[in-house]
Amino acid sequence: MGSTLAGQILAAHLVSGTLSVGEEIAIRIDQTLTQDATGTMAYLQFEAMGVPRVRTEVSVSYVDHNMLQAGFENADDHRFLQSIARKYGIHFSRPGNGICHQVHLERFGAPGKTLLGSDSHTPTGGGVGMLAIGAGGLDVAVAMGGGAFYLTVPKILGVKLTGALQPWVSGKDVILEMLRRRSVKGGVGRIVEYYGPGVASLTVPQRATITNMGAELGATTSLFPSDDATRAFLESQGRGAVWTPLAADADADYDETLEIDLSTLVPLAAAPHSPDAVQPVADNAGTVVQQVCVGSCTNSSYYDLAIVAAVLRGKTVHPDVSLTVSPGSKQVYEMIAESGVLADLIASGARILESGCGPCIGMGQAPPSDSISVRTFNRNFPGRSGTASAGVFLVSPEVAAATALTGTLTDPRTLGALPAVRPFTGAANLADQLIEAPAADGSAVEIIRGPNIKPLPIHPGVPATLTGEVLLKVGDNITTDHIMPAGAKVLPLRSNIPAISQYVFERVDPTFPARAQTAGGGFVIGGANYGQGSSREHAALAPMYLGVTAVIVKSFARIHLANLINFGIIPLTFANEADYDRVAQGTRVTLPDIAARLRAGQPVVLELPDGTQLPLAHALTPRQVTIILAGGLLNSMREA
Ligand code: MIC
Ligand code: SF4
Repeated sequence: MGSTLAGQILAAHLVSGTLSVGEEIAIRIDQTLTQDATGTMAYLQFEAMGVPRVRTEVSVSYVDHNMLQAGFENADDHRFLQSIARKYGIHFSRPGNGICHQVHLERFGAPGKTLLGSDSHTPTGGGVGMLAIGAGGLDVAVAMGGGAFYLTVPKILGVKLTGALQPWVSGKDVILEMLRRRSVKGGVGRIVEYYGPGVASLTVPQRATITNMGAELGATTSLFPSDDATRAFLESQGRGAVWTPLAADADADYDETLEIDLSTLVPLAAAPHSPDAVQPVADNAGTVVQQVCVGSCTNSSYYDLAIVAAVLRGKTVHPDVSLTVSPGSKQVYEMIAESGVLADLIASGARILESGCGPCIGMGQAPPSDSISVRTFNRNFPGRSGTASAGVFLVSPEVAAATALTGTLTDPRTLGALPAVRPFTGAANLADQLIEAPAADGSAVEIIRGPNIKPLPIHPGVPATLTGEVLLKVGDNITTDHIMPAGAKVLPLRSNIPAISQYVFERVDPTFPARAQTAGGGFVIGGANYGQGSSREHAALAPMYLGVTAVIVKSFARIHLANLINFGIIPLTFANEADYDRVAQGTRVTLPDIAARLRAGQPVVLELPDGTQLPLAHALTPRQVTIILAGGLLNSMREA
C-alpha cells in the first residue's frame, strides 16, 4: 500500500521511534511560530534553556492577540518580544501586520515542511501542504532550541472530496460539515488529510479555512496536497521557488476514510455554544442577531472580505446590527484598500478593526447581554466573546454578510444570484515592512522586561504519595477557555502567573483559586475530551501554581495533555469510565505510591476515604514519567 501525504512528511522528519499508530515518535521541526499571548512564556522558557540562537530554518514571533492597550502590560510584553527576537535570531511580525496564521501562510508557509506553533490553529499551514501542528509554548521553545517534537503517531483520516461547491457555499461549510459529522472529539488522535477530485476546485485560502478549523475536531493537524493552486498562491506571494508538488500515493493506506460531495453542501452554522452544534443556516433562519463579526484566522483572506463587501455594496448594515471587519493581514488590508472593497465596507456601515485576533479572543467587541453574535470565527465556547449571556453562531463570510444586511440569521441563497466580487488586479505588497528580520548577531541586544513579566514558577517535584482534596469536578468537553479564560481583562496577565492564576476556572467556579490555595492544592476531576481548544499552557501552568497536582478525567485533548506533562501535573484517566461517578467534589483522596508506581510502570489507583481503590490508567511513556516526576520539562532538562 502507498503512503499518505502526512506519512511522507512525518517519515522525512523522523528523528526517533517507528511510524506506527499509537507509538511515540520524535520529529524534526523546520519552522516555529509564536503569538504574543503564548509567546512571552515560550521565550522565557527558551531563555531558561541557555541556547544562544534559534536552530530552526525559520522562527517567527507574531503580535496579534493582545492588541488592546488599556494599560502598560501588553505594550511591555510586545517590547520584550521584540528584544528577544532581535537577540535570538527570530523574525518579529509587528503589531498591525496581522494574525499569525494568515501572515505565516502568506509569507513563510512551504509545502512539505514541518511547523510547530504555540497556537492551536497552527494547522492553517496545512492549506499549502505543510505539516503544521499546534503545541504548548514550552514544546515550541524546545523546537526553537533545535530539539525534536514528541508526538503519538496519529491515525490518518482520509477525507475524499468530490464535486464542487455551489454558489454561496464556502470552505467554511466544508469544515462545519466535518464537525457536524464527527464532533469536537472526532479528530482526536488523528491527522485529517484531504484528497480526491474535489480538491482542485478549492483555493488555498478555502483550504486554509478547512485545516484551521480542524483544530475544533481535536485533530493533531489537517492538510491538503500541494498542487497547481498551491503553486499559484505561492507565486502570488513571490515565493514560487518554495513550491513542490506533493500528494498521497494513489493507493494510500488511510486508517479511516470518509467522503464529502462538495456539491451537496448547504450554508451551515455552528449554534451556541460548541463548534460541533452544526445545523443548516436555514434551520435557524430568522433568529434575531445583534452583532456580526468578520475576520479571525479562519476567514480573513481577501475573498472572505470581498464577498462581504459585494453583498453589502450600495446597502447599509441593518440598524440593530453592529458589523465589525478585521482583515487577516496587512497585505489583505492593503489589497482591500486598493480594490475598493474597503470603501464598500465603510460605506455600508461596517466597523473596520485593525489586523489582529480582536473580538475572536474577546479583545473588545463583547456583544450585548443575552444577544446573538454571528461570527466567521472558529470558536463559540461560552463566555469567550466577553459576554457570558451571549450566544455565538459560527458561519461563513457569505452567511455573515447576509445576516448583517437583514438583522436575522439568513441563508445567503435567499438573496438571489451571487454578486460580482471586486477583483484584486494589482500586485500584492510583498515588502514585509512590518516583519523585522533577525540581525546576524544579536548577542549584544539587551532584553527589555517590563514590570508585568514575572519569573516562571518552579514546581517542587512529585512526592512519593499524593493526598489532597478533589477541588473541582467538571463534566465533558471542558475547554482551556473554561480552565484559563482569555479576554481583554485576563490576557494582559499572560506573563504574570501569580496574577493570572486568580482567574483559573473563573467561569466555572470563581472560588476555585482561593479554595485551591487554602487547601494547599489538590485534584481536578473531569469528563471526556478535557482541555479541548486553545493551546494555552497557562491552563496547566496556572493550576500548577495553585497546587493542582493531578487531573483525573475520562479522556484528554492532545495539546492540553502535553502541557500538563510539561508542567508536572499528573494526567490520569479512569480505567472504568463509570468510576467518574464515584468521586465527589470536596472528598479527600490519595494516589498511593504514585511516584514509584509511575516509575515502575505499575498500576495506579485512586483511593477514596473508605479505602476503596479505583483503577486508573495513563498512556505515559517512560520519557514523560521522568518529566512529570522532575516537576516538568524545564526541571527535567536542568537535571539532565
Ligand atoms: C485561541 O484561539 O484560543 C488562541 C488565543 O489563539 C489560543 C492561544 C492562546 O490561548 O494564547 C489557541 O488557539 O491556541
Ligand atoms: Fe487569533 Fe482567534 Fe485565530 Fe486564536 S482563533 S489565533 S484568537 S484569530
